[in-house]
Amino acid sequence: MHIIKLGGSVITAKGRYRTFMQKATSRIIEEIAQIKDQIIIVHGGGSFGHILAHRYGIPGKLDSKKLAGFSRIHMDMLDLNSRVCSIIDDKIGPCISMPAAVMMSDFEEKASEFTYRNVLPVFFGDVYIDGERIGIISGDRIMSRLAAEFKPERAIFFTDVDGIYTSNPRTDRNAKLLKELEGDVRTSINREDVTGGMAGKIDEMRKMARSGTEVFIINGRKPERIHQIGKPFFKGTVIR
Ligand code: IP8
Repeated sequence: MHIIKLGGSVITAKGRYRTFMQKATSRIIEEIAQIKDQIIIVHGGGSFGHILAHRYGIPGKLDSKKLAGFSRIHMDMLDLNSRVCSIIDDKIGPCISMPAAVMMSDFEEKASEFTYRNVLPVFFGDVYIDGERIGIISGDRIMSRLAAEFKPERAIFFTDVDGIYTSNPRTDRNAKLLKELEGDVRTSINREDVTGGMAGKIDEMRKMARSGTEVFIINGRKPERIHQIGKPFFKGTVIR
């Protein structure tokens, strides 16, 4: 099995509220369509999730303002998910939207009911209610839970850069792309979004690698690189 995450920074314009990148998303899904293996797809929130989450102070303690935010963010995420699903349906085949908000405790089990029938589950980072708190489960955390359950051969993350760097490549010209990340290599990491930015991402990826899944980070604007995996000229980062 392959589990694949489409980063919110690739499928949306991250700074512009609810702006979907239709072409970029289609290009990635066309490459994924060539994989002859069982697949689960997860996508991030980008400007459909993070902008309102900041505005409403989510995650945080449940109150009436946050409940209003919860509802709006979930609707925006459903909208983004339905746009992604319609491309998947067109280019790959039957798929099903998997909102974590309504099945936090057993979404792994629900996913297997669909993969069994060759229906591709499509998860997304989502808001949820937990007692007196409103939380956010990131697409990365969903990837990590799915990996623990399904033990996929590969987990692939499409992001808006070539892979993991020694520091932030947007602000540091000396940032170097790490071809491989093993053990506890430290990178200078940023926490720019509500689910932990790069730091949160690397934590979840390491968990997956520890349990035997090979993890790859690939530039979503060059999605054809997915077919270079395992070749010496592969451009991206591998976490083992
Ligand atoms: O973009 C967060 O998912 P992520 C989704 O994978 C929301 O971190 C609702 C902000």
